Amino acid sequence: YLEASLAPHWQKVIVEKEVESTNKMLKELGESLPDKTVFIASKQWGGTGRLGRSWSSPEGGLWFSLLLKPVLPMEELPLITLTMAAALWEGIYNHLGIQVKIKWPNDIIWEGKKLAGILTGIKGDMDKVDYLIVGIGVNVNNPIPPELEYIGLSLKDIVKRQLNLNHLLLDILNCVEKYYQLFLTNKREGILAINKRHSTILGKAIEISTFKGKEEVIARDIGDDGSLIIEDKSKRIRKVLSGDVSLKKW
Ligand code: BT5
Repeated sequence: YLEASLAPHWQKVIVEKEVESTNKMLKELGESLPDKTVFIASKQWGGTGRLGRSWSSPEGGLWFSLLLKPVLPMEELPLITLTMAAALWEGIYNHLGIQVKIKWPNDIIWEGKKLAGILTGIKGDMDKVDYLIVGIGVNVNNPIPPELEYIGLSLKDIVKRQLNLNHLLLDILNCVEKYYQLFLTNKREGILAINKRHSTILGKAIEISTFKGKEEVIARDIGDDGSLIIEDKSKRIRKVLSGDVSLKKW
């Protein structure tokens, strides 16, 4: 059922019961798999976030990765994460009618807690990207481990019922297809508009940590390249390409 429904846009669909990480699987197998492969697992025992952080992935959540082989310069990478964030926003909206928030660059948020995360990785090097792997994790029917309850939330807790994972996945993947096409054809306005309109940080004081350290700034805008435009303490406007953001209370 799932494969047939995904067939028009997705070249190959792989479904596994349990793997270490769907991102890791695609990184290893990517060479021999076609562009637009979807890898889904019911459960991950070594799910990962950014910077080697771990991602809790018990049964009941939606854990999948996409293998994409576009021809693309490195600078375009940050925009891929925003493309997926827009798709997640709209997929969840189409499925449940709720308007979630997007926390640049890769979090989907509900009332301050994380519903979903995106992990974009590449195989190749700075000069030549061989392929992209985009991992998406959505808390759906799964429990959130007690130590993460203060930052994480599942969709079932918002709508107070169990959801059909396949139907939600189809809605999300339809939106991924839509926004990925906008990305490929350079129609960024649609992608950026969703990310700006539903941002949880724009106009607010945030703490941003990058490889250079932590800083308190104001999030001003999202650039055409997917960067975050910030205003720093000395009122200078700067561009940040990647980083971790947390909201600051005044
Ligand atoms: C992310 O990282 O948000 C990217 C998550 C991507 C997960 C998908 S699942 C399919 C694919 N296969 C993988 O192995 N990964 C991808 P980051 O922004 O670094 O956030 C990680 C942090 O979120 C952790 O350090 C925890 O604090 C928190 N966290 C862990 N598991 C969570 C969960 N299930 N829900 C909410 N927060 C969680």
